[in-house]
Amino acid sequence: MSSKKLLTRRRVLVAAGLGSLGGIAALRRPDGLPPTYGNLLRMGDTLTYAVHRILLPKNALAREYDLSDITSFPATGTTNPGQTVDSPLGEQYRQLQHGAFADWRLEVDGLVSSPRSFSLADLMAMPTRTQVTRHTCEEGWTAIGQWTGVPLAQVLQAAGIRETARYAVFHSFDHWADCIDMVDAFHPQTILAYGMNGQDLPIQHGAPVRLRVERQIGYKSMKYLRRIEVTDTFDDGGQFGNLQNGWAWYTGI
Ligand SMILES: Nc1nc2c(c(=O)[nH]1)N[C@H]1C(S)=C(S)[C@@H](COP(=O)(O)O)O[C@H]1N2
Ligand SMILES: [Mo]
Repeated sequence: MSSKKLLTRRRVLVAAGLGSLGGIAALRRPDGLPPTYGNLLRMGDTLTYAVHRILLPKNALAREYDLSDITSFPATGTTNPGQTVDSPLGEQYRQLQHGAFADWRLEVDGLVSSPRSFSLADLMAMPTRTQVTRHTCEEGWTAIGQWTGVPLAQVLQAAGIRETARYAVFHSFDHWADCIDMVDAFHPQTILAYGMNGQDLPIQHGAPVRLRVERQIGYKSMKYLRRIEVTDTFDDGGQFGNLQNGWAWYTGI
């Protein structure tokens, strides 16, 4: 390919990238619904996450580190729902943990054409992504760890996410509820992680599966997942939501 042709191609890619950037900027506005929204989602429906990476500007990715950068990693918040959550969900978690999570299922429902549940084996059989990233906690500490999991986009597409979808709402065994929008849901680094530093995800870090949302602050990366609900309306999670605890909904880093 001649360098002139290459340049033209690059210009097209840059234009596409800027287009997506415009969409992202609009999406961060708390008011109103951006017109680009549906288009971005349709893109996600038909393209693989690898293509997303090319279309989205490179700087939209959170920084990734080398294995040698991995640090010790404190566990915060809930560190074992089976011991501290005094509710049927806590009891359920205790039993699932007892059975090495063989009976654990991730429910995916709401605005999907085929609501279904995924076992750990189902998720592990899907395309994987491994990333070494820095976790930033609102309490003021950071830590670097390696995460392995399935891109959330893959799971949403496997359930047949509908074009009207706007949010993915996450529910955990310790009664957390929180959501992210479709830009973050389809971001290549947004994964459902079942591995940490080359091992199964430990209990204290959210076993069997936790969310990693690398472009936002730590509390968005929900541990102990049990259900993902796809919605077209924003829900702050009521008494279980982060907003009720005085935390911001969008905390980009
Ligand atoms: N379900 C659930 N998810 C959670 C939390 C929690 O208490 N429960 N704590 C959050 C906060 S404040 C941080 S900093 C990280 C901590 O993850 P770690 O325990 O693996 O360090 O998980 C986030 N996700
Ligand atoms: Mo945190």
